[in-house]
Amino acid sequence: MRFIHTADHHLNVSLSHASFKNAKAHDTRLYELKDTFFKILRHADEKNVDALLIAGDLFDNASIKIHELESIFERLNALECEVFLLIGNHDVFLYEPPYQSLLDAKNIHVFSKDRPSHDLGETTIHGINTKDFSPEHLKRLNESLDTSRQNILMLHGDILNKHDDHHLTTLKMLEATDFDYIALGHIHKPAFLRDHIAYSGNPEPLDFSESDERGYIEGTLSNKHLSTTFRPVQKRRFLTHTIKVTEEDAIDDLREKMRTCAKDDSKERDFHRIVLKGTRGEHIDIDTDKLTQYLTEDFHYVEIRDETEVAFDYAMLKQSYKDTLISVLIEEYEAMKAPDKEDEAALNEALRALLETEGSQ
Ligand SMILES: [Mn+2]
Repeated sequence: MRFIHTADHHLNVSLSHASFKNAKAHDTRLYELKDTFFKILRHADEKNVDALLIAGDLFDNASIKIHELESIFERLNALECEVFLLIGNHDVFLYEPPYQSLLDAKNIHVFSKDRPSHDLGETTIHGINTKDFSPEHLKRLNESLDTSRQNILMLHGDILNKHDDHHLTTLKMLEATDFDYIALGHIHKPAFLRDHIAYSGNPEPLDFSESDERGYIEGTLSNKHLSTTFRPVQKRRFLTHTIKVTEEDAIDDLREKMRTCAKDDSKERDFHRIVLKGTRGEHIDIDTDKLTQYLTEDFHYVEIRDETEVAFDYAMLKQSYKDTLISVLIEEYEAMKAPDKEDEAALNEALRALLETEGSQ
């Protein structure tokens, strides 16, 4: 049996990152989240999979319009394959009565305490919604397995960090069960925790903290033998570039470094953040608004973070802070035989700290 495992689409999420601060950019990105979801549905048909496993958080919150939900469920219902829909911590509103009729569609299967399992050929697909999860429930389900069949389990929650609000159980506990594949949702970064236990991740990233490649997991389970492949599917990535600035860099050098920090096709497609680090010359004025304006022509989205620090004029500082720790430190540094970059950085860090206290007095 062939399957696609996906999760965490958060289709109607409210995006908070600055890259979506205007309504148009925000709406466009939400369309993109949906388009990528629809692309996965198309792949399910093209690849003739038997099951589409959606491991929770397909929707972000109850603000989604009912007609919008209806059109999404119509698409699910039109698929050639069977759909197994787990309810995560975000789309828990699907339990409410107005949504029940949507879940009743003939090829869409949901899970409940009374009905945790569905048979599909030689495979049984089990699921425990986030709200219903308890270790005892999982234990009972595992004990009831017919191990002559292939068994897939769907869960939505954290199994790595016990401080997560939606921590379910441990990886060790999952490993001790008899499921042939465990399709997880909740963690947005795709991860195979074991060959047969995986988070598919969200297929379209939401901000710069989600920089890894995004996609879904395609798998085959036959005679209890599992094979899986991660399929990248995202439209755009969030990429962060760190540019090292030195005192020798003129503003035109920096402009050039920023403009060429990524390949042309990525510049046109992805979200880019450029972080400037290091020491800039005294006379260099980094106007991030102006530079962003300049780069915007080449980039789909770009933002600049200036984390540079200005180089110190030691002679001037010695003059102004005569007979203080500041001048003593500079003199000690100048008396060194062969100071290296690290010595200089240490001095500058100390000076910065001292000047900050000076300023606050
Ligand atoms: Mn979640």
